Order: sequence, then C-alpha cells, then structure tokens
Amino acid sequence: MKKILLLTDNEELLTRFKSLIREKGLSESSSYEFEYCFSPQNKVFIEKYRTVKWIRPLNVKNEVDFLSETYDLIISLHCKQIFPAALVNKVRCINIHPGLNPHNRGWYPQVFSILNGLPAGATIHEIDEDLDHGPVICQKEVKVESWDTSITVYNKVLDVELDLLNQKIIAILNGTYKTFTVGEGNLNLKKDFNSLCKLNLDEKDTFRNHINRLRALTHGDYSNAFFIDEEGNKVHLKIQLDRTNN
Ligand code: 0FX
Repeated sequence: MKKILLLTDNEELLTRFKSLIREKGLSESSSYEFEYCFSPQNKVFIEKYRTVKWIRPLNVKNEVDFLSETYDLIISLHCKQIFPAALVNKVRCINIHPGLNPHNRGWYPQVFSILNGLPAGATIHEIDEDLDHGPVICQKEVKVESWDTSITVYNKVLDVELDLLNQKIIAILNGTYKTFTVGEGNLNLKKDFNSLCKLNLDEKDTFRNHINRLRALTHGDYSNAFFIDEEGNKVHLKIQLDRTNN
C-alpha cells in the first residue's frame, strides 16, 4: 500500500483530481491510499472544509519529518507553499505546474506568456530545491491566440494538466516514468505580476504591446490592471476581444 498526499489550494483542480482517480478505480484500490491537505493561509478552504475529516490544513515547513516518514509520494496540485529542500530530498514530490517549463516558471505563467511570447502550457515534474524546477515527467504546450486573455489561456492549461494527469497518473503513483531535463528558463514572482497591474497613462508603446498587457491582466472578475487618474481615483480596466470569421 502506497500512501499518497495531495496538497492543493485550487478548488476546481481538487474536484477534477478526485473524479479522475475515482474514474480510474484508484480511490478504492488496495494499492494506494490518498490523503488531502491545503495551505493554512487558504481562508476559503479553511471555512469550506471546517467540519470534514477527509481534507485538512497543513503547514509543509513545520511537518517535514512527519511528511517524509508517512508518505511515499507528495503531489502539489497548485499548492501555494514552497516545499523545503529537507522535504524534497527525503520523499518523492511531484508538481503539477500551469506553465511550460522552463519558460515563465513561477507565478501565473500564462500572464507572462501573453506578454513575452514565450510558450505557455502545463508541466508535471519532480520537485527539486528550486521553484518550478526539476526533472520533467511530461509537458504539453498550449497555443496562445491573438484573441486570448489570461483566463482563456488558463482554462486551456487546466484542461491540459488534467489530460497529462490522466495519461501519467499510474506511472506517477508507482514512480515508473522516465524524466528529462529542460533548461533554466526564466522565473516570475508575485511582485512581478503586481507591478504589471499599475498602468502609467503616459507610457508610450505599440498598440500590440498595450493590448498584450491588458489581455494578460484580464482574468474573469479579478481587478488587476488599473491607473490613477488626475484626481487620484484608482480606475480598474479589462479588455474584451471578439474574433469574427472573415
Ligand atoms: O492555483 P493557481 O492557478 O496557480 C498559482 C501559480 O500561478 C502557480 O505557478 C503555482 N504553482 C500555484 C501554487 O499558484 O493560482 P490562483 O488560483 O490563485 O490563480 C489562477 C489564475 O487567476 C492566475 O493564473 C491568474 C488569475 N488571477 C488570480 C488572482 C488571485 C488574477 O488574474 N488576479 C488575481 O488577483
């Protein structure tokens, strides 16, 4: 019996992962036992899962010994915590990442792909000591169209993450996959995203670059891009792109 811990802070992916392992008969299998955790700073999950036993908050940094002694495999499915070196060197840890490594590793990869033109996609990889870095198990590119915004690329990436998991889950659970390495690429942090959001009304650039900046910051209900007007008002904006057939 292999003990597997799935750590996630993403509701949609949690639901889709549980359906996947149910459909594959893995949740009732006597070969695997799955446990579920989320980050203690995830207020939505804390409230939602307050009264249930099957999922609980877990601070990875404080539980390195317990985790490495208890689990055969730890899967990060958009878990917001960084796994310490002491953990990843003791137990096999896998990351399902919404970017095409090594391009735009780190925060919100599709946002940066829209901006800098580097490929977008999804990657499943073993976790090493660096962020979104480590031997790649599988990955797939997602095409970014001129009419895409952050949310439309992101939704395609989530579908690809699930496709990759669907293809590789048994090999991942059993550790029977081959890996390959990719380069170092580039890394974006949360502060890089935050500084993109403030628009300078006097900035001169091409229409292409201005449109790209706005579509990279357009993601459903999130209020990302903003400017400060002459009277000091903070004004948020999004872009709408409609493709018509010629
Ligand atoms: O779970 P996740 O999709 O992924 C993020 C990182 O991008 C990823 O590299 C990391 N491995 C993972 C643990 O955390 O993040 P999210 O659900 O907070 O956001 C999903 C998308 O929503 C994001 O790609 C861009 C968009 N978004 C999110 C927030 C909170 C915005 O546009 N503005 C926001 O303020």
